[in-house]
Amino acid sequence: MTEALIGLGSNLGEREQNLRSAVASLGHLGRILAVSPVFETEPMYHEDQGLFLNCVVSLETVLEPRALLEKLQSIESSLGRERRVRYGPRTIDLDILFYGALVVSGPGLEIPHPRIAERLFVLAPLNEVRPELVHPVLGVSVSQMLSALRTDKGVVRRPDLSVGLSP
Ligand code: PH2
Ligand code: MG
Ligand code: MG
Repeated sequence: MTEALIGLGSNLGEREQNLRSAVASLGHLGRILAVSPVFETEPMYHEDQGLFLNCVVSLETVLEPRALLEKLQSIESSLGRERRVRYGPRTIDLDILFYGALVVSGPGLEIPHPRIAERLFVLAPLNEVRPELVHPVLGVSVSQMLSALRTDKGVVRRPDLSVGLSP
C-alpha cells in the first residue's frame, strides 16, 4: 500500500460536480485518507480561461504508478475530458503529485509532478492535508514550498463547496 497524492482541477462545466464525481471514482482505486478543502484559483500558464476549482486527495492504493495513471486517465475520459490546448480548459484534470517517496522520470510519467513548487493551486490544498510531506527530490516540505512561493495569483478557499465522500 502506498499513499498517492492526487491533484484535481476543473474549469469547465459544473466544476464542483466534476470534482465530486472524480473523488467518488478515486474511491474505487483504493482508500481515500483525506480530501482537502476546495480552492478557487486563477488560471496559470494559459491565462485566458475561466477560474479553476482545485483540491487534493490522499489515496492509499495498491496500484503501481503506471496502472494508477491509466485509471486516472480513464476517469478523466469518463468525465468528458478532451485534450486540446496544452494547459487549456478542462472538465477534469487528475495529476499524480506524489507516490510515496518514489521518484519516476520516464516517458509520459514524472513523479513527483515536476511543477509542484511553482503552483499555488497545488500547494494551498496540499498544505491542508500533508503540510509535513517532504519532496523526495527537493528535500523540503510542502509547507516550506508554500512559504517560499512568491506569486500574485489569486487562490481563494471556498468553504461553501465540498467534494468529499461524506455530505
Ligand atoms: N491546470 C493546468 C494549467 N493551469 N491553473 C489553475 N489555477 N489550476 C489548474 O488546475 C491548472 C491551471 C494544467 O493542468
Ligand atoms: Mg495538470
Ligand atoms: Mg494532467
